[in-house]
Amino acid sequence: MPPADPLQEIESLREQLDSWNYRYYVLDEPSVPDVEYDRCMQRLLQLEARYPQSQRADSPSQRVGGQPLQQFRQVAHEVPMLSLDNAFSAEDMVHFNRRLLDRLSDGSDSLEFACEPKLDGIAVSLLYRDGLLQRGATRGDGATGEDITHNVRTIRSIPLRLRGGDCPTVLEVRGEIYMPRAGFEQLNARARERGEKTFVNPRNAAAGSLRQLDARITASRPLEMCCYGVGLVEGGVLPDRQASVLARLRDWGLKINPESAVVRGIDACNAYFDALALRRDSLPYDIDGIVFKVNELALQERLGFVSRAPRWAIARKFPAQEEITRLLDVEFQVGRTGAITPVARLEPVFVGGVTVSNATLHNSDEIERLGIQIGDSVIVRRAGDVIPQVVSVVLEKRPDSARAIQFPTRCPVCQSAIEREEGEAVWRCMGGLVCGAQQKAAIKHFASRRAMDIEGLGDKLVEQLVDEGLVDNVAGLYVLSRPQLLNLERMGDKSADNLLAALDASKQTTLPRFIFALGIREVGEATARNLARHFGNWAALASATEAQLLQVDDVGPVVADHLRQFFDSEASMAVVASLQQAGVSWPDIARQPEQDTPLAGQVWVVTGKLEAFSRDEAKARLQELGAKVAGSVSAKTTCLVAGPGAGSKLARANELGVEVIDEQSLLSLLATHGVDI
Ligand code: I6G
Repeated sequence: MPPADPLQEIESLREQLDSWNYRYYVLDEPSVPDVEYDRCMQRLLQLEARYPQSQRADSPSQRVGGQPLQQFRQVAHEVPMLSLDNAFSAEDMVHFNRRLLDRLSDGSDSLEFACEPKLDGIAVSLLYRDGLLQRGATRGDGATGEDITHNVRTIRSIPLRLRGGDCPTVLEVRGEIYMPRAGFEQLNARARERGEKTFVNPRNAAAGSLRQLDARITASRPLEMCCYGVGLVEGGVLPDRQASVLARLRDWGLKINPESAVVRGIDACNAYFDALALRRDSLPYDIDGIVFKVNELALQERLGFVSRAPRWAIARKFPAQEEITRLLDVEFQVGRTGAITPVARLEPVFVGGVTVSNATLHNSDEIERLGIQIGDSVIVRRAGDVIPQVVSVVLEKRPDSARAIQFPTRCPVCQSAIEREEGEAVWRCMGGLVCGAQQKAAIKHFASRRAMDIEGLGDKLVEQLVDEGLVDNVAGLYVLSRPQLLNLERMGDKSADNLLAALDASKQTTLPRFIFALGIREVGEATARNLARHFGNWAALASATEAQLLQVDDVGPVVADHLRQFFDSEASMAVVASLQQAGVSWPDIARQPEQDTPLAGQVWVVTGKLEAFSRDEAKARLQELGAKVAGSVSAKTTCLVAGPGAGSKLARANELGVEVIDEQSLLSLLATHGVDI
């Protein structure tokens, strides 16, 4: 029952919303469906409008941003915001440790360090007075920054009022405002859709979002803040260790990094660094290093500062995720569905831990958006699992010899016409199976492990077979003769026999594999599995109407249209008939409504490193069994699959009492349900 007194109801709604915000943004533990949150917020807004005397600056309703400012005010930091010294190797860390021990010279041979990832964001200071957020400021030059209070107020992980009543009278909290990778990708995808400018990386996106005079823009951006320390403190005492200070900040409602840890000795610091380096790509945010701080604050005080950096802390840096290189040329690749993709050939450059010499340029719109020319110096970015991207051109370095990129007017492989569907960014070759590039890509896909699994039929051999004119579609594989194979370069008796045996073995397949192997546009493994389960046999599937196709889980109008186009194409159906004539067959499967799948209605999460297959493959197998696979652990999670290196998701599952299994148990479960990996 809501309280009868509206002012009391307002207070209780504020408390409820603050608590949900804290659990969602600080503890990373969603506890309420969005609709329920929105319903309470609407009710609060309604009541606050009706009872203006109840208005309070720290109400959770006051985060949307008000009137735009004319300019940013300057803020003098009461305690300067310093920078950190850098280390670039394990050896640098050993020197750092030696310097610390020498300076302390109190006989101890190892120190305790607080370690945490260094987020690639914008350093800011938050000033709380009597627990209320008074001011947010950028670091600026360390002595003077800009007042961004109106913007920080819109960030949900920043409490407008600290929790608990025990905080110091004045508390200045420092940390990094950043944009998580997923939010950055979404923001850029939306900008691309609208033909607007995209951001180069999450850090620029965070900086651009904070540097807004209109806080309503900031409010619409997916920003978060992670706190790493304090500046000015008056009227209160903080704990005596860095890690305990962080724990206290978290109790007060501020977000701290869940990867924070305390280790003893410099070898343990280097081990922490190595472990996080392995997981860097799978973290939900960009980091550029790890910060190590002497944990004991009394020791920090004894160590003091040198010029503009504390002696007691160091940032060990990872290899840069962005580098400058030169665009040597652009080639146009034709994919399985005829999509023409411009690929940048780059002067090789070491970035994000690997040497990069190619990067996708996506499509002709992207070339135009970047304004890129051959010969240009470009910034290449490789972060996370994402394929390398050209993010911008350094125009000042454009040489006189730079030349414009000519997008082809016909298919660069088969010279067929190219077309672009309305609303699509991609140009496609209309040559279909006549196009050598599409033939090769279709055959490679057909032979791949998760499709027909034809052992020994690698990419190079497929290219040879097509180039020699021996095969032009997948059915041609099954009529290859031994003498034809022996005529190929580098093909011996044994390899030819092995390939023929592998082709023969692949004829006994399953309906889901066969559907997937056909390479129908937008029909991935999970959709193929759903189609097979829904229709049970090929004839029913191939004769299904669009309306019937739309009843299958995961099949929307676009996929249904691609499927119908495939089944209506005489050429495609002739290939299927030839495959069947050659002996390709599969057992029909029992029709199984989606809700009868063993994991229907369950929510699974996969984290950490798996040995037998990739995380994506594990997810696809779970989806085959009907599970929904989510990206984060919440109260709704049925089970977490945790491999080595599992971090915050495992911790959260344990906190919430969610079942956790290892890879071995997952493999047993899949085997029990007859799912092959
Ligand atoms: O720029 C920084 C990033 C992260 C820091 C920092 C940090 O701790 C995790 N800590 C200090 C003490 C300073 N800058 C000065």
